[in-house]
Amino acid sequence: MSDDHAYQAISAYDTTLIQTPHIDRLAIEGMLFTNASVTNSICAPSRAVILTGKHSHINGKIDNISPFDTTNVTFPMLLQKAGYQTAMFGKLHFGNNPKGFDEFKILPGQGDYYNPKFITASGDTTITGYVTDITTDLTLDWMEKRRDTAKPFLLMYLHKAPHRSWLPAQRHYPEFTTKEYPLPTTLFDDYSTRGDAAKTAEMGILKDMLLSYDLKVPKTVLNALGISERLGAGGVNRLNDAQRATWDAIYEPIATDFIQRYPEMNDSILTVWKYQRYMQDYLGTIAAVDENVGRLLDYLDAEKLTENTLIVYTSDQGFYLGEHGWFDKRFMYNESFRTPLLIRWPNVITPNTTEDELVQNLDFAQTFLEAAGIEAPNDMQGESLLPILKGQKENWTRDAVYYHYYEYPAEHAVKRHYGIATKEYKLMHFYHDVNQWELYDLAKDPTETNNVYNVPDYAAILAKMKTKLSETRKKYADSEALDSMYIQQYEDYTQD
Ligand code: SGN
Ligand code: CA
Repeated sequence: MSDDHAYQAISAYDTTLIQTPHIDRLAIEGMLFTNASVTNSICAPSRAVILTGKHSHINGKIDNISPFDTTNVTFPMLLQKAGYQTAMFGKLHFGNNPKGFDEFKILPGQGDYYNPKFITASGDTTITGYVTDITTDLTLDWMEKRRDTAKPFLLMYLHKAPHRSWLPAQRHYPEFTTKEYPLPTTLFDDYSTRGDAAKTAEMGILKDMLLSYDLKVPKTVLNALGISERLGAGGVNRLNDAQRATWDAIYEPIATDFIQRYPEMNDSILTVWKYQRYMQDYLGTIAAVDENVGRLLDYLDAEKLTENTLIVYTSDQGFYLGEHGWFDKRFMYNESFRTPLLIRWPNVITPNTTEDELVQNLDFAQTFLEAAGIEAPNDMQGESLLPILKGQKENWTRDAVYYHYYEYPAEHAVKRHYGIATKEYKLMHFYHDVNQWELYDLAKDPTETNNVYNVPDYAAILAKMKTKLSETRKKYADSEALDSMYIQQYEDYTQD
């Protein structure tokens, strides 16, 4: 799993931005899901949903700030109990250590790209190098040296990349910092048909992406240009002298070029400049993820583990790569609601299959448990994906998926909302300091720029979707009482 990896940045889905041959192998040799989504598009909550097989309002981890309740039963605990060896490496992003793992080496919180610190059961350790390479080194070290080959294993291999602020591996600077990318068609979206949430969100490339922290223009340059920003260079201060010299050789000429061009830049030229810089560094971090996924797949091949291993590639959520003028996630709109999902399981999945069923991160726990022949607790809320993986779709009946986002007021200012999506339509309700609805006709309006909530022609569809939404909320035991309870709880712990 990676963090904030948009499906648009995996060539099995879309070849516009980057080639990811190693990740793509999983689609060529397995199944590519085109309608996989998350239930709550933010890091730690997504991970809690994956581990527990329960929606955020049930497992309690509704946002990045609230604590994870460690009395939750997680699928790794159940696999461990059933005799699986279990290990976790990379980013977890909970305030507490994972339960149910024989070994873990995890990043504290968000972790760092360069020379990162890891938390282990025997204390903290700082390792020189690049986080994506190191996460793989630690994983392969466990696979080679401590895995008991007589037992089955569960491995959670969790990359920090491509999370903000985007810092590529040094070997990828030259290639990626010189690339130019096509502009998304909605880069200059004016949100004209939508409610307040899209208009007031603070995740605009022009307005909210920082020249220094995000795009590596040195503070000295900003001072010279009379621009002031709230944050300085993100994560670069962790480079040692030799690493810093490599950095400067690349990023100084970019800054010099910016100084010359800035005085002539209007908003749209600046947006495009920022978008290009953003893509260069974001995609640069993905190049290392892809290479390292390749290392792991090669290891499985060499050890003859490929045939009998179910392997999943996914992200904790999707991400905006300039669509609607944005970066970040949180919204139920397509790019952050969807998440990449590729699954390979030789002898079970027919190679090179594309699957458009509505599946969610909620489904992983029950999928893994069933695959391992372990009974899932009946309070888990997902569905095992095995019927889909086996091509037995007559046993798969889901026609809508549920979403609920909570972290507001907070960074990026995305309002609280819940909704449902079918393959054809999406209905969203924004609440708390607004009471606004949006409806999208996904077939006619795949970029979700035309809210048809108030369009008379859609009255019948709207009524059906509203009924389906309340049925779905009931089915998952979500309610207005819980919405209010979580608002109250949030106010309590954000005030402290
Ligand atoms: C950090 C980022 C945000 C991001 C959140 C959540 N800011 O706070 O841009 O939305 O993480 O991301 S930064 O200044 O620290 O880069 S998540 O993936 O962990 O949920
Ligand atoms: Ca994330």
